[in-house]
Amino acid sequence: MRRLSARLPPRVEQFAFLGLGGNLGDRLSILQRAVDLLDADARTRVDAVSSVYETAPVGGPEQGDFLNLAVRVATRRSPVALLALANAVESALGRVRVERWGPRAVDVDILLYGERVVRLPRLEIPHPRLLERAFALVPLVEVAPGQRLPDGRSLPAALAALAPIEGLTAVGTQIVAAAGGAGTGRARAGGPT
Ligand code: GSY
Repeated sequence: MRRLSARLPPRVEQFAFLGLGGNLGDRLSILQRAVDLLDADARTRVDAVSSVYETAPVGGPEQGDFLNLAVRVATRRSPVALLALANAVESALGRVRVERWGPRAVDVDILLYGERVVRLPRLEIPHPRLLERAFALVPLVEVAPGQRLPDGRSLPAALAALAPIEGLTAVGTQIVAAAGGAGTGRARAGGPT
């Protein structure tokens, strides 16, 4: 089987799935700005945004609750170039890597890139902790209901294996991409729902 380079741009647009979360500052506005910055990239379009969930922190020191969501992007970036975009969005929104599991303004993780497997020192896809994290898996299933994991399992089946789901509540407000991506709602953060 021919191995695809994680560094070469794809010939055609690919669907990738990102998990976003933060627990510092105005969490909702920061998530909205992160989605807008991803969508502003010339090679990437945010075309679905999940509900926003308030989630209890997993791991790390005692810290405040997170807001989490997932997006589906159509991208011409390779996995490695998509990671560079995710890191640039984190930096633009003030993420400073101080403590590994500590509080942060925003984290942008690549959860899936189609059904690709990437194993590089600084990038693993699927995200290595995806199947243990309800805060990532629950929003992901919303924007990727038919998506399969590289091993062929469906995401709803992976979610069922995680049950019971605790420490996660849907927030009423919806975030959308500037281009009007096909999220589950249409209102901007803080706007009418
Ligand atoms: O990698 C995600 C950062 N993170 C989170 C998060 O986004 N949400 C929750 N609930 N807990 C977390 N722990 C870490 S690390």
